[in-house]
Amino acid sequence: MKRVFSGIKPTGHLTLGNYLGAMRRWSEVDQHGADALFCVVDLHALTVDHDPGRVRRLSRQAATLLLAAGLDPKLCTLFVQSHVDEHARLSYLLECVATDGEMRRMIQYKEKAAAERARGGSVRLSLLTYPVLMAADILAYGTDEVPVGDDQAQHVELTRDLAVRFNQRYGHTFVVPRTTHPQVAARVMNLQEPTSKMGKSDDTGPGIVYLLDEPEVVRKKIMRAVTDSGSDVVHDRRVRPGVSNLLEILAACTDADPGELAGAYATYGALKKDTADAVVELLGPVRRRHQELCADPAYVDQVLREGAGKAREMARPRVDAAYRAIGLLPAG
Ligand code: AQP
Repeated sequence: MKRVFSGIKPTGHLTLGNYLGAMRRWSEVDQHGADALFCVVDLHALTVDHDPGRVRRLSRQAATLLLAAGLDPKLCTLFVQSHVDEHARLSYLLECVATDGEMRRMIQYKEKAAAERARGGSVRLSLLTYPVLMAADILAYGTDEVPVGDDQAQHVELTRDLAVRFNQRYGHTFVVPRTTHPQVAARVMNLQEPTSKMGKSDDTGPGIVYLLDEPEVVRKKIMRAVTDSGSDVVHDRRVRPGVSNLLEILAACTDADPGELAGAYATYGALKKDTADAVVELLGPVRRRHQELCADPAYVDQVLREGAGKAREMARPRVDAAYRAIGLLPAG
């Protein structure tokens, strides 16, 4: 059975982008057809200015939301990255096969470092090395497939390069993974700035639909989405980014084709209303289940504890093998 691994970073409240680009498929497809691991990658949340209490709260919230979105601990392994030491152990070895040039070429690094500098802050070294830790997350488990949104494609490509390089230099140790993206909504855009990705740590609140937004808030945000000049409804991201984004969100929610949907609308208003209705309907069960799970924190703790135990058992043999292969003396 193929192995699937993916993760989510507790840097903010989870968004519609996270849901449509990744989480929904994890629960509807991946956990059923694969030996699947899903991880709250909390170490990655420390790569930018962070508040320790907030990271802890968001980690718990992310795990709870993943369960609310349908991840079933009987079908998959759900855990928190920092509970499994093998990720950090392997990351250092992979730093010894990665180059600083590769790291500096990463688009997310360039964007986040520029934003940090623009705020007058300094850039953490971990922001530069974060893709190596992500590679360790993936490679520790012999992962075949990494289901992610579009924005993570470059990092998975780097992971493949590191796996191939390590295998060539030190003997076959890692499976070389491939990435998978959803067909629609692989990159949900910000409703107020439709040429930028909807990112959970952005500051543009009205442009971001959070999974835990009240239905009325969701409606308001979508009805106020920036649309394009012109009034015909066309699916063309380059010329009509705002309308195309709404079409893709609606298509993802209703399992339709965005190009075909475009033909069904004469006005932006009708498109916005249907998109708002579809998103509210899609997120309703997730919000309700999240509320129920919040009343049972011991259950969430238990899932994460058992998940970490299983993940550790899966990762350790491969990470130990990598330590031996690279030339480190085994502990007696
Ligand atoms: N806007 C998006 N559209 C489609 N997929 C998205 N993902 C994120 N944003 C969108 C996918 O969600 C998964 C988890 O993402 P992550 O938490 O690891 O971090 P990210 O990719 O950096 O997402 P954010 O929300 O933009 O976080 P910040 O603002 O902290 O950088 C991934 O599969 C991702 O592709």
